[in-house]
Amino acid sequence: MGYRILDPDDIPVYLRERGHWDDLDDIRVREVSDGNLNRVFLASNGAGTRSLAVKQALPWVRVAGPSWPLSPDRSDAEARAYEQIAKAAPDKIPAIHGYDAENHALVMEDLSDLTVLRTHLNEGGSYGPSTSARIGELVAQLSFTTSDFGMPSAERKALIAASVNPELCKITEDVVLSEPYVEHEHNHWHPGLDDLATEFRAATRLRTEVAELRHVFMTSGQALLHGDLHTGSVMVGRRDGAEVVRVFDPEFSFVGPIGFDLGLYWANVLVSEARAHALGSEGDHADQLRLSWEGFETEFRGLWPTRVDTFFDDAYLERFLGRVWTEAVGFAGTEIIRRVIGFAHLTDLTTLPDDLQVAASRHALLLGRELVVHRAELADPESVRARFGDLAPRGGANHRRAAV
Ligand code: SR1
Ligand code: MG
Repeated sequence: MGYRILDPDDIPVYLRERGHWDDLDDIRVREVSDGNLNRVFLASNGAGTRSLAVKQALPWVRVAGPSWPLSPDRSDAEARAYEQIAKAAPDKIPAIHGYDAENHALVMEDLSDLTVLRTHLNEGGSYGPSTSARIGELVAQLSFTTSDFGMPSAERKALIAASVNPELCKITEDVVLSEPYVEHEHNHWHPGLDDLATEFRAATRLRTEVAELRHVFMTSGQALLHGDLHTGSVMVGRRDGAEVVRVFDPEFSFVGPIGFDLGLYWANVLVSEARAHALGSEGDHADQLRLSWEGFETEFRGLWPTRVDTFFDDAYLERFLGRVWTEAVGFAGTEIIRRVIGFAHLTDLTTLPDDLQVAASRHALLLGRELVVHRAELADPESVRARFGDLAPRGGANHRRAAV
């Protein structure tokens, strides 16, 4: 592979060589790798006044090891995506201090004063007042500015060419948009879901609808996406008394359908809500899909008058937003399903006690199927909300459990 795979002990010298750190006597390093693919290190000085994060792509999937090789060139896609997001929504990503293409390593702001949104929610935390609106805004800002509405035609063609990300797109085409519906070694699930897993693989309508969404994912180059916008790609917290939301890990970025980014976020907030429902602690979960859609829609509509091609008229905007909404609902369904019976499950569910895990997972799976199959009928956030309620275990799983 011919590049330097970094270990914690290498980081001080590496940071000095790259011009990010002078004093090798005053640097401590810890590894905080958490995602499925890469390694992440945090370096800080003894006084805690200076810190940096180093993220390196390995030549394989980190959680699988060398048996699942993956080109480390995905770091190029991530660096490119950060460049674009920095232009469109600089306040919503970490500061990037440098990219070392040769060693597939990014040096960036240490966000460890913040918490991963999924972790925060799993621990019973609430959403911040602006968390979901900020996510919707980010999707609008990135997607508008990299669409044919925000970018001249020739410049956009160059962006499309530069942003192809075949290996990571193929992972999504496989693990999200096909494997859960066929027999595949990646798939696994709780034995309490055997009946639904079998049913989903045999469901011809479901499969055809997923095929359509898969084809949209493969062919619809609307705008540059984050590409993996789940709640594990969002950090939240407070700085100087103000709410802070930061999105990271855009290595799956490519030019694709805008609804995919929204749908991934929605799937993950809905699964988090299914967990909260099972535990009998819904809090503010129910508002999040609506708040992110409203954040997206308001921002996109606000940018519309600045479009570079006015042949796209206001009536077309309505049609376009309708399409983004419907596709987002469908993609949300596919993301929910894969997170329960496919590859890469969610701690939202897997950390629940067994009986609640089964109840919440069944709730999520049934909702996922509804979102895919009936996406065209689910016209607004309230309709999705109603389906969530219709499919919820009666009286809440936790209540049933207490009654036994
Ligand atoms: C093999 S990668 C599995 C998943 O991890 C990433 O975070 C993406 O969500 C991908 O689908
Ligand atoms: Mg990731």
